[in-house]
Formats: sequence, C-alpha cells, structure tokens
Amino acid sequence: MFARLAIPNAMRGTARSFSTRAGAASRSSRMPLALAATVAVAGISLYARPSLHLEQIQRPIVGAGSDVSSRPTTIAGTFTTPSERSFIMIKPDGVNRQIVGKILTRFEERGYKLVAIKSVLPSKELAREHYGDLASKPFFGSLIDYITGGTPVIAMVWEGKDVIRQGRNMVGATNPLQALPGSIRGDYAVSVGRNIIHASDGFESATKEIGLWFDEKELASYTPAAWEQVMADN
Ligand code: IDP
Ligand code: MG
Repeated sequence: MFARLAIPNAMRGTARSFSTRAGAASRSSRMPLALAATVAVAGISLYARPSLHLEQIQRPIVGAGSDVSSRPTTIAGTFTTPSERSFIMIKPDGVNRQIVGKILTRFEERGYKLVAIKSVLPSKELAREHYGDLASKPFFGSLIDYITGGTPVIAMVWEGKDVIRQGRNMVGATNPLQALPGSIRGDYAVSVGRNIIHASDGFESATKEIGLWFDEKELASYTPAAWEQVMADN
C-alpha cells in the first residue's frame, strides 16, 4: 500500500535525524545575541552540528512543502502530517521493570494512535539489523546480547502529528542521567545501557524500523474516537 519512496537528501541527517542528547540547546539559548551573530557569520553555526537537540529543530521541516502530496509517504505514513508514524520499542529492561503499561499510557494520553503492538523475542540477526548504525561501537556486542537475552521487547508503531520528534522528546536523552525529569528515561532510568525504550530518530529510520519489525498487514487503519479533536489545528 505504501510506496517505499526515496527520501530526498535534504531530509536526511540534520532536518529530522536528531539526538536526544541534552545540553546543546540550553548552551545555545544562553549565548548572548551578539556572540550568536558572530558565530553564525563566521560560519561556525551551532546548527551545523551533526546531531541536533530537539529545541534546535524549527518548522517548517526541510523538504516538507505546503503541498501534502509532495511529502514523502512510506510505511511510516506521510511525513509531517497526522499520519506520520514512529517505531517505539520497550526494551527488555522496561519489560522486566513491569512498566509497560505506564509507557503505553504516556503515548495514549498524549493523543497518539496505537497502530501495532507485539511482544517479540528478537533474533541476533534482527537486533543487529535494527542497531546496524552502531556496529562499530565498543558496546555493540553487549547491546545485541542484552536485546536478545530472553526477556521480550514490546515493538510498537504509534501514529499522529509530529510523532517521530515528539516520541524522541517523550523518551528523553540517550544517557538517562542527562534526560529531563518527565521524560521516560528521565523518570525511570539511570544507565545508558539500560535506558528502557527506543524511538525512531527521523523519518528515514522510522521507515526502516517499522518495515523491519512489522509486516504492512499488521498495521491497523482506524480512527480513535477523539482523533479529530486531538489533531485539529483550528
Ligand atoms: P538512542 O537509543 O537514544 O537513539 P543511540 O545512540 O542510537 O541512542 O544508541 C542506541 C542504544 O545503544 C542506546 O539506547 C543504548 O541502549 C545503547 N548505547 C548507546 N550508547 C551507549 C554507551 O555508551 N554504552 C552502552 N550502551 C549504549
Ligand atoms: Mg538511536
């Protein structure tokens, strides 16, 4: 049903691939105006950093024109519309800690639509593919062992306006010690190796991850009772 459209280069990287790392935005917001202007003129803009903090990402998103038909549509829905989808996964530590219900409640109460959910005992192959961009990291082996250690993960697809970016925001910084209170990691975790939950970090990764963990026929199409109320902009 969804065409696997190529994602424009402009949409890769900085526009919607963002880090949950804390600190960058607060540093930049404290920067005096004159200094900020100097930095920008010198071409050393903080915005050039490869991983953007959430607060640094401004709308309109690069590549998202006003014409909805021009926005990319994949298994992750249509980018920057209420049909946008993110892959969210409660990791084995979240299941072990018995806080699955609390995490689901956060996404439900925010107004997002649960499109798919399943408990999975991932194979090494699936885990390696999911975390493929981290294969060169020293912790890669132990990360894969942990994810495939016998406790299930809860794989989910959530849908709604800005769900990819907001999902990252709700999850919090990769290192829970830098995650804000109120975020999932900021409320439930203290260790980077046991940070409870995964969330897609951009439209490209949402497309890859939803396609990796789910068959298209597992993704439900329905309208929650309050959907129009929650998504309305007027
Ligand atoms: P993310 O989960 O916030 O997107 P990534 O940098 O993509 O963060 O890393 C993926 C996962 O790898 C993290 O959520 C965490 O479980 C693990 N990880 C990342 N950095 C470290 C580290 O320095 N030590 C151990 N595990 C790490
Ligand atoms: Mg990541």
